Amino acid sequence: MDKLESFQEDVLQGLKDYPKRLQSKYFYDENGAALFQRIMDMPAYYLTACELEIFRDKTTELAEVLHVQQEPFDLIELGAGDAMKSSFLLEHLVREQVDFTYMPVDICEPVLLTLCDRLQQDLPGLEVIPWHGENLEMLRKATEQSDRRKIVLFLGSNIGNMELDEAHGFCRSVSRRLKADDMMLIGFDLQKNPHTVLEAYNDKEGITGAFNLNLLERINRELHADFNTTAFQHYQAYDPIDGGCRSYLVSLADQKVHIGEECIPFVINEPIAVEISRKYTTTEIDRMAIECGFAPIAQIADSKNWFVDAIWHI
Ligand code: AVJ
Repeated sequence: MDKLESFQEDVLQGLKDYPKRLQSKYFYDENGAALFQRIMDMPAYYLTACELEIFRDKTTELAEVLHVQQEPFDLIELGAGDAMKSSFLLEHLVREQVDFTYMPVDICEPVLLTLCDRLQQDLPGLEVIPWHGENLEMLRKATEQSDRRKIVLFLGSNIGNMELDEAHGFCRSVSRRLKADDMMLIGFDLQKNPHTVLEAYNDKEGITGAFNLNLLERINRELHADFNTTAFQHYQAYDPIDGGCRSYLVSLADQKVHIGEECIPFVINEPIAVEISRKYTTTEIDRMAIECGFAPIAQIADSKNWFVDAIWHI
């Protein structure tokens, strides 16, 4: 099955289910990636600034905990995006003449190409092998390609976009691919004042709303659908008990949407569950490491204690 077919299958399966749902991994076509860049520029979206601070101010500590003197290794970054945060580490490693290869993985090809161009400009000494595709599939290819030690980065609270059981399954799959001395670094957004969390995903400018609605536009563009995007509204909710910050697209009318040959009915106020951005406690993070076959080594936090990069080994 090619990429377009599995996109179509996932969309139809999710919209025929009750309650209706769509997968947030499909946000990131070229438009979606550009909207996500705009989200990261919003002051209320604190996540990027927090993790950037960790990588900028605690670079040496990160390098030490990751045992970068144990050369050579492949540094695999899942969902690399623009790699702004990891660039601080890359720069440090190049300066220290560490023997390693940087392997960014991303599902958006234009994003990956832009990143490779920038790195060639900014860090000409860096060896880069890009992998275009899904995280776990590309990790499999990278681990099958060589026996070199692997350090896997999964930054930006991307893990937050998975339900708890999915996140466990994902970390389990990563740990099964890795061997002794390999490491994993995951960025987790922590539970904090619920207003702070909600405001990061509920901006009045409507950028997050446009980011969610772009998924319907993408379905229109790629799957020959006829969503009227003005008849859907973004709704965000945060539950401080389970740590789930969830986005929905709510139908503003009784309406029918056609996707190819299929017809999907909506009643007024019916929600489509779209994204979860889960917030963790530090205890949950260590527990997750152990349950998934890792041993937790360290959690490195920003100065506000809003975000941690957790480092695990096998
Ligand atoms: C892709 C995980 C960094 O969940 O915080 C931002 C995506 N969604 N605003 C997140 C997102 C709405 C984001 N990450």
